[in-house]
Amino acid sequence: MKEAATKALMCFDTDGNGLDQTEFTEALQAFRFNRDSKKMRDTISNIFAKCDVDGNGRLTAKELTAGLPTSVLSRITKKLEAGWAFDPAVWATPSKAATVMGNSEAEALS
Ligand SMILES: [Ca+2]
Repeated sequence: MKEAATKALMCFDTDGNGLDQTEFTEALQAFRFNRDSKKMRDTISNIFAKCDVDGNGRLTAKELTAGLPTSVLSRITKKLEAGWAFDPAVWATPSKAATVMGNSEAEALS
């Protein structure tokens, strides 16, 4: 089930270069980890730092698989077993997509 949980988290890597901390936070929010408290944000930061073993600010599937705490894994696994599925319409981030797509699109149109 580790692979399934990792795969679900990697769905949030919307720009395809590894999960950065914003995407990681969004991913965990989708699994209802965030109660919008400072403590929870600190926890997410700590997990991120722990997983990011090469310290490049992005998590690969491999880093996630190796570094995710069991408590997080089991929570995600339970959600997946209950039918949670990644829905781009809900979880995609238009603002980020616009940042990534903006320049090339503008060039294509001009
Ligand atoms: Ca990394």
